[in-house]
Amino acid sequence: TPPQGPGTAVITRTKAQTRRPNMYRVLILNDDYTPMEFVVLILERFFGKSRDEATRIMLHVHHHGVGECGIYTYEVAETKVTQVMDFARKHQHPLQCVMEKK
Ligand code: TYC
Repeated sequence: TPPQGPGTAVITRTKAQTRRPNMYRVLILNDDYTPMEFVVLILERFFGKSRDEATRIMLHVHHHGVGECGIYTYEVAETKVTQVMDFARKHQHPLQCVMEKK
């Protein structure tokens, strides 16, 4: 602020709000037992993937050990992980889903 006196004015400029939320990557891990079709179903149901994209991601995980399902804010990512882990457990598959800060 400039020194104030007769004939001076303070000009206030609000800073633009440029804060972005921390983002988290949701990953699925390969294992030897979860059926391929079940992984494709999860990617369609919980991550909004098309059948083709879900199949592509599943095969990537099958061959490379890990793959990305999507990138979300903390609470959304946490919800996805819980939904996948609950669904896999319910069907007695050992599929693992985790999140990591980007
Ligand atoms: N490797 C599993 C199989 O051969 C398929 C699979 C793919 C499992 C991706 C988990 O995240 C996974 N049946």
